[in-house]
Amino acid sequence: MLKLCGFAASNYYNKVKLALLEKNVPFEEVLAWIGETDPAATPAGKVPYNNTESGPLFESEAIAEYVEAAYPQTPLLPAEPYQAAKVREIIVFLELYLELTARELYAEAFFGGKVSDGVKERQHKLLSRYIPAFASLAKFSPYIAGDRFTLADCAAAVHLPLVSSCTKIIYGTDMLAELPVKDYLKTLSQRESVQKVNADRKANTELMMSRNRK
Ligand SMILES: N[C@@H](CCC(=O)N[C@@H](CS)C(=O)NCC(=O)O)C(=O)O
Repeated sequence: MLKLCGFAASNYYNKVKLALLEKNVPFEEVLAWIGETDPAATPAGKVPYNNTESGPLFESEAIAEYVEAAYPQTPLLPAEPYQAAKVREIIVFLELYLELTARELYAEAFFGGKVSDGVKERQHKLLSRYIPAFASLAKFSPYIAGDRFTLADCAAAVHLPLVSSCTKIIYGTDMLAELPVKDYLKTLSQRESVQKVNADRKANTELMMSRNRK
């Protein structure tokens, strides 16, 4: 059986978990904290990684695309190539320009660390440029790429809340506030898959915090 390795507080782990749950693919979760990962499967020590029937795989997008191709049931990408590329466009943009830019702030926003004023200023400038661009790509009608739940929702469901909350904590303003993110997340939270991912995330985040306090 496919093994999803990592920990449920991770947004990238949860992106893959959502896709697996939505597609009803049987999988086993294997807990691997940072520093306890298998170097043969994930050479930079990042999570998630998977042990598939064919071998190990890392990078959440490579895993999600593998799952999509290997398990055609409940497609999460449109069959039409251009429409599929539009879904991927949202995922790439969201991860490279919103999530990775906001990630520089997580140490202070979520983990009791400190981020320099210079970094805060730089990331604010970048987010101020990228968020309006994202707003022009995202549909919210009601899903992020249109009228169907896709892999882009698996990404948006886990990344957007982090971008919102870390900008609110660091800058005092939720930089996504002008987008209909709250309504969108509320719509998604009616799905069983999203409810499970969120419940597991909360439990695992508490466990991670208690480990960090030791
Ligand atoms: N591009 C990677 C990002 C994965 C990632 O950054 N995961 C975080 C946890 S949310 C991690 O492993 N951080 C530890 C590190 O970067 O060393 C993916 O899509 O899988």
